[in-house]
Amino acid sequence: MKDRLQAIKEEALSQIQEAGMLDRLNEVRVNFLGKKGELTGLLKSMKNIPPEERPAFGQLVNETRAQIEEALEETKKKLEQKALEEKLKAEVIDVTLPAKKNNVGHRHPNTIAREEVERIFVGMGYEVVEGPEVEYDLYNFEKLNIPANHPAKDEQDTFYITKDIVLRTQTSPVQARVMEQGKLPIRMIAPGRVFRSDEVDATHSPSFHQIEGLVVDKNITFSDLKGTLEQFAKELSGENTKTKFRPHHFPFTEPSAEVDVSCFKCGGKGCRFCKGSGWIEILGCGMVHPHVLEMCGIDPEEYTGFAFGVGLERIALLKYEIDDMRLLYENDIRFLKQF
Ligand code: 2U9
Repeated sequence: MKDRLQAIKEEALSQIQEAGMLDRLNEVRVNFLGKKGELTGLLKSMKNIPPEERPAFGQLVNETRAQIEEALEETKKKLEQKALEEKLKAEVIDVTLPAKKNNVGHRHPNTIAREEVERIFVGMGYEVVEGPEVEYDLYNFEKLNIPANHPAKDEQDTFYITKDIVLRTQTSPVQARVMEQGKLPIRMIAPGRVFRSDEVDATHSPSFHQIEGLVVDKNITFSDLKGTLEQFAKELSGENTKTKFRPHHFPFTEPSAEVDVSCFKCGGKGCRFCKGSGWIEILGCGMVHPHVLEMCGIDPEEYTGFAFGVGLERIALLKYEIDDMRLLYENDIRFLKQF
């Protein structure tokens, strides 16, 4: 029996040494130490040796088992280390290889135009304020001096949610809300999306964007309005840009004007771009109507203000010489990539 035990031990140690892989090592363990393994089989046949020799033989079997287990454990560690090294070698990263090209997105021309206008007014000390796109008739029309019978309120021009709630047709309700808060003076711009029930064509869309501005303080005059918008035009289109204020009518401002800038393509000589006139219309403006100030809780005897509005799409189309507004909404990557 002792010889048999010695033979099993030598065979086990030799197979462990030659295992080479973790799977094979496990097989060796099962073959020698498992329930049906060789060493277990030897223990079962102890009944064949005299009872007085059994304890000593039992101890010898246990020592052999311990030696085999130790060899198994040691080899397992070595094989695991080897497997890890091979894995790391296979996964090695070459940091000198050129990086994969990432497709970085582009800012939309509307976003570029909005950020440009915001940059100019923030530079003059204006605050950027946003407000709801779904508005009460009260803020969108009433407080802006647009009475119930005004054509702008026609269902053909405005999207009604209910009788009293509309999709805002201008960003002016944002200013009305700021005025109502009563913190003066006000120097703000309100960029945002607006909605009008228009058919889609090259110059119209049922949803477009505006930036409106408002200044309210003591002693604000039309000169402040003119100086501000002249400066804006110069920063937007170049230092040599001239401005022309043409009288106009808006219900919320009095007096009101539309503002043309000298054509940045031909410098005012007249070209295809400005349709030969030398001028391009870019915004509307005026002194805030005293009635509007009053309805928004500001005393028109003490305070005056000016307001203006620009269409963002108009700025984007002019800046990039795009002749069809629909291109801005089609989300064609080939178009958007150009900006
Ligand atoms: C308050 C008082 C006055 C905002 C103004 C305009 C003139 C204007 C148009 C430009 C092109 C709209 O996008 S567009 O079609 N806007 O001409 N907007 S004054 O006046 C206000 C606003 C709020 C409380």
